[in-house]
Amino acid sequence: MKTPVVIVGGGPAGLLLSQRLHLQGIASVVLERQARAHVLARIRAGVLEWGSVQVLRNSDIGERMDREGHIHDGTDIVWSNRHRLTLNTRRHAGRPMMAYGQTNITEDLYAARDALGGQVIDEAQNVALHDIDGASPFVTYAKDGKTHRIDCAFIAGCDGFHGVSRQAIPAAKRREYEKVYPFGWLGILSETPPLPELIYANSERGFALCSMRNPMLSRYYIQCQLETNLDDWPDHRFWAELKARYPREVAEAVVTGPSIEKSIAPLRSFVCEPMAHGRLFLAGDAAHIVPPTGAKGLNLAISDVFYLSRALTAHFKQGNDAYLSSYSDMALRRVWGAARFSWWLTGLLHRFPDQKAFDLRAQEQELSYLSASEAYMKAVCEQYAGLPFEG
Ligand code: FAS
Ligand code: PHB
Repeated sequence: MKTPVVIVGGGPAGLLLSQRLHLQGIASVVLERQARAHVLARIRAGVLEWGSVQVLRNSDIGERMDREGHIHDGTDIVWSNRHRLTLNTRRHAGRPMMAYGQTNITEDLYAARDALGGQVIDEAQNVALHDIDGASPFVTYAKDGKTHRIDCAFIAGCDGFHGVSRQAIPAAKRREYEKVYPFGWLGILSETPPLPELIYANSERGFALCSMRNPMLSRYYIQCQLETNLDDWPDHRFWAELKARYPREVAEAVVTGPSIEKSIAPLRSFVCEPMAHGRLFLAGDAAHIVPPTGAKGLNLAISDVFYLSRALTAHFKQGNDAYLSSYSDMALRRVWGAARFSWWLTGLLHRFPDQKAFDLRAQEQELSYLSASEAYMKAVCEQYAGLPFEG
């Protein structure tokens, strides 16, 4: 088989890249290790920057998002069990946010790929990248007991943190930056009405977040120990702990119910430089991981794909490789902006095992200053809303 672009990984990054190339008349093949049902069962991100909303709309997958998504101007932070501020991104950054789950986006992407006849090969095993330094790279994979080969002009590594693509860049050429946090997020989904807005909590018991998916589907998180066992967290214990981390008026507004999903996500900051090597280009979690505190993971995957689809289109349609040559540096400027912001917000809202009384008072002071300072609030909101894409 021969195709212009082989895309490794059928999560949001890979599927969106395939969709955007197809709309430009550029064929690709997506190789996904898991079955489609497995990919669609993942419960992950929930908040989109306005830039991401516009990319999804101009990728022809915005219709359901616009129908079911929840546009909101503000996201609140409560702290010391009594103070509350609003990150009003429409007021301070000129753009709202959209609550729309990654699971829905992945469903919409698969539906769009099917509608256009896109090639997504599921359950592709032992994917291996070959000759990425040359002009004729190719990818091999196993399926149905046979080994297959796809010759291509470019390979997009969209296979997430545990994929094979990043490892295909020679270790001597890779610079990896990592920070592992000493806690995780215990998250649940419940078929209950969410609070009207997202509310982060910095409480003496630890971080918490009240979020949403739709008018009858809510997403909640509490900071937990890394070695937490889900069996130790029956629903009643989760709800009691979540409520204990919010002021009374918020806790009393939370509608509880049986969880339909419960999972623990470890928190990590990771950036790989460069994001390109020869004919291989990385996008999404294959190149970087951010703690979910700033709701940046999925949004970075989307901005990487915006840059990479523009670069590949310029190559194939105008013979212009300027965007391909600048892809890694351009994508990394936005990645580092989001990685730093996510690291900073994680430090502001969580309890760390080695924190002393001074550290806690400094957290309170910073939240009070953010609440009082128009200038600081504007700086934080423009980062939470998502920095603009580069031309
Ligand atoms: P993905 O990991 O989504 O997709 C990569 C795909 O490649 C997967 O389908 C995988 O099966 C496939 N793959 C892997 N290895 C392969 C191989 N060798 N061959 C072929 N295919 C292979 N972000 C937020 O903004 N907010 C959140 O609350 C949030 N919560 C998260 C919770 C968890 C548990 C995790 C893991 C991530 C979370 N994220 C969150 C970040 C997440 O949303 C990612 O940013 C997003 O999935 C990135 O999409 P992709 O880059 O496509 O990577
Ligand atoms: C979510 O709804 O899953 C969500 C929202 C905001 C975050 C992280 C996760 O910062």
